[in-house]
Amino acid sequence: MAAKKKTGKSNTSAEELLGYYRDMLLIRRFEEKAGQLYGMGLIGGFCHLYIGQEAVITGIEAVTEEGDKRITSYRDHGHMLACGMDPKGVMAELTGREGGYSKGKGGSMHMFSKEKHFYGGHGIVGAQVPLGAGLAFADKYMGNDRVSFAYFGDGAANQGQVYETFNMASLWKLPVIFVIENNQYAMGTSQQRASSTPDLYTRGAAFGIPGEEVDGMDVLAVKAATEKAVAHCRAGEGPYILEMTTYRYRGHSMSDPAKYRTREEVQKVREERDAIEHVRELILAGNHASEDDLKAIDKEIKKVVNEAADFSRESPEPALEELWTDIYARA
Ligand SMILES: Cc1ncc(C[n+]2csc(CCOP(=O)(O)OP(=O)(O)O)c2C)c(N)n1
Ligand SMILES: [Mg+2]
Repeated sequence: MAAKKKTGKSNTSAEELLGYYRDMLLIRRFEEKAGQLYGMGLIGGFCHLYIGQEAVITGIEAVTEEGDKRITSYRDHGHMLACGMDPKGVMAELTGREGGYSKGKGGSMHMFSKEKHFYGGHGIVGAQVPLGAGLAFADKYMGNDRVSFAYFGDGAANQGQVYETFNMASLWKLPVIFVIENNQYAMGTSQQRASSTPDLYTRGAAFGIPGEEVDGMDVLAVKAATEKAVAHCRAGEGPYILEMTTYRYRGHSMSDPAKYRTREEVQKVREERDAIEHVRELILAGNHASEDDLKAIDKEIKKVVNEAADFSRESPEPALEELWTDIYARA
């Protein structure tokens, strides 16, 4: 990872910086609450938290426009919140309740929103990559200038289907941005142990797909790189790869023995590279807000998250008859 960021003044407006602060904090507090509910036995199955990686989705969503599409893996709650899905509906899906996005039948890894163009939530590693190219194919076929974002991890980046997708996407000049969220680990396997070449952003070279490595802990760097990639796609130039260098603070899922890295390693990133702390420092250094203003935002976000948690506990479990619905799509 790059060296410690220097905090200085930024030309970014107060409004924009405060927006990023708010958006990233919502994801973090939501995920912390989800972790608590899991610990209380209110969330079953698997639950993969996004804590640490917030700048990636926040910087990208700052660039997207209405109609752009997104699809990701099982580490998906941050992506849903960032594209505007309702925290109540997301949390209630985690607790398996009727008020959830999949009526409580999908859980953490299987949520969708047609309205927000969020296409899941996929538990099979890498499955969302060809599907993401398919979304882009549909837009190209319809002749609009929408862009699709297909997110996947450093582990998924070594899968065969990713390269078959790269080939077709480049051949057909599909407007898809492949976002590799390189959080350094695939479950307990570090990237150094699993990848023959560490520079994942170069993996499209054989197919003529340009790529760029981005500091995924810096929301402003993420936004700038995304603007470039989006312009490339909307101009009809075909796919683009963004490798976001990032880090997850929590375990792979809620059941992770965490024997593959030291506490000190995690602590060091938290202290030196934290994305939310970085924006907070930029806000304070630029006199865009006071400590008290930031505390007020914190309070506001906690309220939203607590309301989502209350809703997720009060919403009833789905009725038994729901077992027989949503199995086949209506023609
Ligand atoms: C096809 C397939 N193989 C293996 C698994 C088990 N598995 C779940 S997540 C994961 C690691 C993926 O790591 P990465 O792509 O880096 O994403 P991250 O979890 O770090 O976000 C594995 C091996 C799976 N779900 N699907
Ligand atoms: Mg990973």
